[in-house]
Amino acid sequence: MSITKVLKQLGLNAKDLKGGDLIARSPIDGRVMAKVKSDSKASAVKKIARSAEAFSAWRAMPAPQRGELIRLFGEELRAHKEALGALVSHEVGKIVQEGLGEVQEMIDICDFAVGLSRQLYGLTVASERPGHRMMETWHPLGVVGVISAFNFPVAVWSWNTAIAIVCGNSVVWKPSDKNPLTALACQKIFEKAAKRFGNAPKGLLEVLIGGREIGEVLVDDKRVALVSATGSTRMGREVGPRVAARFGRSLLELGGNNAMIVCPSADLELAVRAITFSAVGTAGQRCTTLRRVIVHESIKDKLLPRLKKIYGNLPIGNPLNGKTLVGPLIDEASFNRMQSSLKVAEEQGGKITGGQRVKVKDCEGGFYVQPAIAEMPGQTEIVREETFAPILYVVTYKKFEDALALQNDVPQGLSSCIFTQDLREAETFLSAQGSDCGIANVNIGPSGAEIGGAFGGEKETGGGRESGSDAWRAYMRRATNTINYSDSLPLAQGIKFDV
Ligand code: UN1
Repeated sequence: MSITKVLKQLGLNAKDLKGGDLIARSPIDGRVMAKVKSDSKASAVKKIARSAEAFSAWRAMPAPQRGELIRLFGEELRAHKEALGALVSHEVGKIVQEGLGEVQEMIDICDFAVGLSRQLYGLTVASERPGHRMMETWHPLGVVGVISAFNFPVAVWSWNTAIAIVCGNSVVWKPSDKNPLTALACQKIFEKAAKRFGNAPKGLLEVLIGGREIGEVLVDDKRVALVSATGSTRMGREVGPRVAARFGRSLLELGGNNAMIVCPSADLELAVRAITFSAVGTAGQRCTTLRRVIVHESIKDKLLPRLKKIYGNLPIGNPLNGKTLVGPLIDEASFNRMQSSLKVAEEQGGKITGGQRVKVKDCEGGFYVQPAIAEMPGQTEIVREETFAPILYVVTYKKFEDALALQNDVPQGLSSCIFTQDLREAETFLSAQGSDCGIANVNIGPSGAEIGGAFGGEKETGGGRESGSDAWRAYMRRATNTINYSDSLPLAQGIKFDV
C-alpha cells in the first residue's frame, strides 16, 4: 500500500504533515515522508495537565466500562490492521508480516485488557481482631507516561495503554522521534474508539512529539505517577534515578543480550529455524533478538554450515515486498554501530561471515545489511554488549554448567532459551540455578513472546514487567483496608491502651 493511501486510510491529513520541524524519514529508502510539528516544553506541560484532569474523571468510571473503551479500541484496530501494519513497515522498515504481527499484538492485548477489566481482584485477609475485616483494594494510579522505542513503535505502547486505561489511568505517550506517524495514527484510532464510547474525558491519551528534551518533561513532572520506558540501558540509567528522585514509579524494559543454548540432543532442524527467525527477524532490532548461540562443541560443525547456508540465501530487501524476510536497519547511525562492533569482534578473535551493506534497487538511501555470524573464541567483551543489529555471536561449550554460566554472564537479563530433548537439562535451565532472565524458553527462540505472559527482564534490562499475567499491578496503587464492625476497639498485637 502506498504511503499516501496508508495515511489517508488512517485519517492523517497530508496537509498537517507538512512544514513541521521533525522529519519523518522512511528507512526503506531514506525518503522524507512527512515533516511533523514537535511539541514545545510548554505544550508538553499543558498536555500533562490535561491528562491529570482526565485522570480525575476516568478513575471514577467503573472498571468494566473502562474495558468497553478498550474493546472498541480493539475493534478499530481490527478495522485498521492492514493500514497501520503498512505504516509500521513504511516508518520503521518492518516486513509486511511483522508489521501486521505488531498490530495483531495490539489487538491481543486489548482482548486481554477487556477481560482484565472485570478481574482487578484484591484480597481478603484474615484479621487478628474479632469483628474486623481486612482487605486489599486496587485503585487507579494516575497519569501514566509511556516512552516507547522505534523498534516496536505501536505494540509496546498498546501493552501499556490498554492495561493503564482499564486500570483507570490516563496516558501521556512520548514515542521515539523516529516514528511520529505511527504514533499520530494510533492517537486517531484511539479517538475513534473514544468517540464511539461517548463519555471518555478529553485528554485520556495525549501524545508528545519530539526528542529527548520532551521526554525529560514527562520524566520530571510530578503529576506523572508511573513512567514506563522501553529503550536502551543508557536511557533507563537516566530515567530510573530521575523518576525515583521525585518518588515516582518507573517500569523499565531495556536492553537484552539473549542467548540460545544448543545441546547435543537438540532437534537441529527446529533450532536452525528458531535461530533464523530470532536472529535476523526485524533485522536484529528486537529487544528479544537472539544475539548469542552457545553450542555444544560436538555439534557446532553440524549446526553452523546449515545456518550459514540459510544466511546465504536470505531474501534481503524492500520490506513492502511480500517475499522479503530482512528489511533495512533504522538508519545510518545504526549501520555504523554494527560495523564498528564487527570490527571489534574481529579484533577480539572473531571470524565473521556477512555483515556488509547490501544495495537494494530503488532503495539506495536505505541501510540494508547481510546479517552477520561471528564465531568467537569465547565470550569476549563485545559479545557481552548489545548491538542493535543482526550480529549473531557463536561460542562453544563443553560442560552443561559452563553453558549456563556463559548464558548468565552478561549484564542484561531479558530473554533466553535452550534447545534440548534432555529433561534434566531443560528443567535445570528453568530452575533457580538456571537462566537468570525474565523469559526462559525450551525448544523455541527467545523472541516473539505472546502477550499473555509478563514481559521484561532482570539486571540491566531494568526489572519491569509489562503486558500479561499480573503486570497490571504496576499500573495501580494498593490500599489495605481494615473495617471494624464490632462495638469495641481492640488493638492489634494485643496492646492495651485504656483511657
Ligand atoms: C521489544 O523488542 O521491545 O517478544 C518488544 C517479542 C515481541 C515484543 C518485543 N513480542 O519479540
